[in-house]
Parts: sequence; C-alpha cells; structure tokens
Amino acid sequence: MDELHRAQKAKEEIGKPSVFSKIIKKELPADILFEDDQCIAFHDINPQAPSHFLVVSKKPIPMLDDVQEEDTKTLGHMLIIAKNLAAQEKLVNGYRIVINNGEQGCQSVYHLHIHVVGGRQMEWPPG
Ligand code: IU
Repeated sequence: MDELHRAQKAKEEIGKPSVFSKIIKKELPADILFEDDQCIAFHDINPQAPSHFLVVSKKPIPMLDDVQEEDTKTLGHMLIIAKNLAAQEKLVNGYRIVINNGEQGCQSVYHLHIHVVGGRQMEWPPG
C-alpha cells in the first residue's frame, strides 16, 4: 500500500494507541536518534531521502489541528530538537521540515510528528 492509500485509511486508527505510542513504550523497535521527556526521534522506516527522521511528541496528540495553547512549549522544543538532529546528521546544505495534517495533508499516523528530510535537493511544489 502506498503512502496516499495509507493516509486515506489512517483516520480509522484515531483513538487507538498509535504505532508511535508503541515505539515510545518500546513495544515496537525503532532506530532511535534522541529521546527526552517531551519527544522521541527515530529514522523513518520508509525514507523519502538519504536522511529522513521523525520527531514525535510523547504526548499522544493525534494531529496538528489538535494542538492546544498548552502544547506551545513542546512544539517549540520539537523544532529545536529537529534542527539539532539535522546538524548531528550533517545536513549542512539544508533540509525540509514537514508536518502532514489530515487526509489531504497525507497524514498516515495520527500521532503528532515532524518529518526532517534531507541529503538531496528538494523541489517545490510538493506532490
Ligand atoms: P505521516 O506524516 O503520518 O504520513 O508520516 C508517517 C511516517 O511514519 C511515514 O513516513 C512512515 O514511513 C513512518 N513510519 C515509521 O517510521 N515507522 C512505522 O512503524 C510506521 C510508519 I506504521
């Protein structure tokens, strides 16, 4: 199944523990780059570029639309971790940060996460 079809089916999973919750609880394996009390970062299982990792909130917020004022600090922290890890991964010539939100945003896992994609020239507009 491709990412678009996954995204179209994914809403059925809202309300159930996400695959990322299972990674946070170490019930599923992942190639973890960083972890603290607010977020966990690991390499994407299906990389779209030479470097592709995710920064995932530990709080199980399904999507960006669900973020509240009280989550401001966590979101800022996740962006700081994303740019720190981009430097650690030596993405010195740039990279892209993406948050897919909802079906038309092609979101396939309903647990808030930031994609960091780099290591090749990105294009615009995105597909
Ligand atoms: P999206 O923004 O919800 O579409 O991104 C979900 C990402 O999670 C996607 O790039 C998947 O390849 C990735 N992923 C993962 O890294 N490990 C998993 O076990 C699963 C999905 I399921």
